[in-house]
Amino acid sequence: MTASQSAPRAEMPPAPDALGQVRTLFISDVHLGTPDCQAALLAKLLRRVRPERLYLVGDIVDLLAMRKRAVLDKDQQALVARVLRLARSGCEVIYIPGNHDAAFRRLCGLKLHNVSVERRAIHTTGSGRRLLVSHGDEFDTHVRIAPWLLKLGDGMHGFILSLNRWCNRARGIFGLPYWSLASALKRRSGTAQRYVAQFEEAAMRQARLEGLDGYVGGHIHQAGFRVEEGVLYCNDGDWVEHCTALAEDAEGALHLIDWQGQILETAPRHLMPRPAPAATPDAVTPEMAGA
Ligand SMILES: [Mn+2]
Repeated sequence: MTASQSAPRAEMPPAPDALGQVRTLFISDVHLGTPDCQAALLAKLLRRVRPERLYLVGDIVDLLAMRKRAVLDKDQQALVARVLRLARSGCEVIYIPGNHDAAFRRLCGLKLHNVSVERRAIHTTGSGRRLLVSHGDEFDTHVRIAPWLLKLGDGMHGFILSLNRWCNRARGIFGLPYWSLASALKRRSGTAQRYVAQFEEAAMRQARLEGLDGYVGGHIHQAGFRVEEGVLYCNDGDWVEHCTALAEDAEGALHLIDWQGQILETAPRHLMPRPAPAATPDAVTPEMAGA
């Protein structure tokens, strides 16, 4: 077998539907400082997809994990260098600390060169949609699941991730592609799915309350879109298990992309009109409907 035949997929030219220059890129839950951080894959994405503006939407550096062991491996250091290089070359970087890098919240309001640290942001898309951007841990209190269960989930998550690591090391030896054990388990758990649904609803409620068109966040490591009552919910995923980001193209459309910049899913372009505040003649009011 020649070297070119055995070349990994990463060296192949990007597919025609992969994104290149984008207006905005949203990334969260990188968890730098942990062995599960997929820094090399994220660095590959940043070589391929060039954003004008980059939102780092929380849990970028896992300061909680680094309390035990403060080490960034080579790939992780290279990723930090790449992000700083991006900022120096004119990309506007907005760092929104999450619950694993909450200590950085003390730096909110600070702006160093092209990097600003903010608690949350309002992003206006190219098509004029206004989106609330936050990590999302603030919605944990809206989730009606016992706090001890959330805590246990966090511990369990760490355990499952280490199983995941071993499982994929073994799969790698046999030439099998990456497969997420953790997300397979989560898809089968009713409690996990209930948590995700309640989280999404709380985020959309907040965006609606602030008169915005939608929400962008991370935190729950479950990427995807949802639209309810004209409010768009976007989750950019994570760089521990799924390796996805949210990208806004030049026209203002939002896409979920993988580490190669390939589009996995596109957000609904036309949101349903929000219910009008004043009743129209043929509108059914809650009283009329007997609610
Ligand atoms: Mn988080």
